[in-house]
Amino acid sequence: MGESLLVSSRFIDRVKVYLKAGDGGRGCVAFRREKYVPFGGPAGGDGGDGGDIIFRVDPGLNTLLDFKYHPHLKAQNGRPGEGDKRAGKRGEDLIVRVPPGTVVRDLDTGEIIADLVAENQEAIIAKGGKGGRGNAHFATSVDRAPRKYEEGTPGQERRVELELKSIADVGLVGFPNAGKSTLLRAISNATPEVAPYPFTTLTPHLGTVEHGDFKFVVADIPGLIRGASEGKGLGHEFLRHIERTFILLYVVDIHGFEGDALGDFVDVRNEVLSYSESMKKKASLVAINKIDLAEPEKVNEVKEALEDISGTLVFPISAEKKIGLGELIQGLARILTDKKKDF
Ligand SMILES: Nc1nc2c(ncn2[C@@H]2O[C@H](COP(=O)(O)OP(=O)(O)OP(=O)(O)O)[C@@H](O)[C@H]2O)c(=O)[nH]1
Ligand SMILES: [Mg+2]
Repeated sequence: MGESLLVSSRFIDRVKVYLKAGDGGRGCVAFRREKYVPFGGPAGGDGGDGGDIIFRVDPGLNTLLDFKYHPHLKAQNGRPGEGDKRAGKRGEDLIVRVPPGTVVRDLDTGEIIADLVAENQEAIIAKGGKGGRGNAHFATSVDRAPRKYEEGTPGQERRVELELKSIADVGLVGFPNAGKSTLLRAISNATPEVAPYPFTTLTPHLGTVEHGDFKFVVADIPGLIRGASEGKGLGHEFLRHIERTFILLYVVDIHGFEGDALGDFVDVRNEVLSYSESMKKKASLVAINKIDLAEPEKVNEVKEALEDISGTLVFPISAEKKIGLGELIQGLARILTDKKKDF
């Protein structure tokens, strides 16, 4: 993924977190106890290693709020070594769940330690200490009963800053074949596949749109069908990806998926809004696409009807012939700049 997951640098959520990985356990000084042998050979086991602090992406999360309340995280120490050359138990790792789009930066060096985006992606953020060696390691020909041992090394202590970056600013939603991917290609640097049949796009694509010195990220997801919010088709899996966008851009084919552009819009909007509460709070715009294939009267008629139903701005465009794209980009940029002021 890496490169393809361009993220916008705005609309962020930041939190400072203090980490302490587990210390290594100390090595043990012990001797074998055998009858008639006051000092058997050295038998002190090694200390266990300290636990690591590991961050793991959980797509079910979408905020860093938990860390505001629990800014101190600690992994378990390793146990000391024991007699009979028994090693101490390793400290347990602390697995910390973070939302996709979490960037982890070392506060002291400024270095980015991890950029966590993909489901179940993991990174060790603070490394546990090593267990010390027990005296069993230190016998020599001159010292058969050494009392020497090592302390464990301390677990890494680290101050980090977590930053949650929006995966995208704008999410494209619409029926299959409406021209979402064509639109993303036309306005951004992304090159998703385009084809004259439904379900061409199978995974989300992100593209950066440049509008003067203002940049924003648009996500193209697979087409939605009726019942998507209950898990039908591919849609449900991907609605998740637009939960964190600021704007929903409905893309409607002027001739409709099956001849009814207005019905398409209503159905897609129902699917999106019944997916989750957060969808209801988003700004939305509508693009009527493929106007190069319709008479101007028809375009006007559909535009007015969609304005009535949607209560928002409607932009007639042709993604393929690049008509009306400047106005659309401006409309998106205007909403995003307004949003930015609220942060
Ligand atoms: N004439 C015309 N054709 C278009 C326009 N936009 C897209 N198309 C065509 O419509 C078909 C579908 O376009 P896509 O961009 O793949 O549609 P999509 O919405 O991404 O489809 P899914 O990925 O299946 O959901 C392709 O054959 C495009 O060439 C347009 O503005 N005018
Ligand atoms: Mg597509």
